[in-house]
Amino acid sequence: MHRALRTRIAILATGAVLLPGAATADEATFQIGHNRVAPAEVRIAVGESVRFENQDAMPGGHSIVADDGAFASPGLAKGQTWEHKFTEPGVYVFRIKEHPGAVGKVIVGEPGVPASPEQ
Ligand SMILES: [Cu+2]
Repeated sequence: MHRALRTRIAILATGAVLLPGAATADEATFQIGHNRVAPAEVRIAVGESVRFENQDAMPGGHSIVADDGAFASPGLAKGQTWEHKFTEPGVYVFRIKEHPGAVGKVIVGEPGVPASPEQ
């Protein structure tokens, strides 16, 4: 009986973590600047948004561009933020257009886990 109760609590705790919107905004924010992106990657659920926060002044601003062309931001002034909502699972690599060596990654959903069982 005690074991069953513990199991149920564990399931409830896991469910809470997976609730949409449970992830804090901080966890889905990239800080960008001169030749830097931090953190290197974030994981979100399908349908969640990621925020990009530019911390450095740059003529024309800093722009986010996805390697596969899935999204692109306008030039962001210092202190300006831009958000993008991800509606498709996958791994999205992006870089700062003005500093192509500064790369980040957004992992949406659970890549590697098939959405439906494979035949
Ligand atoms: Cu710069």
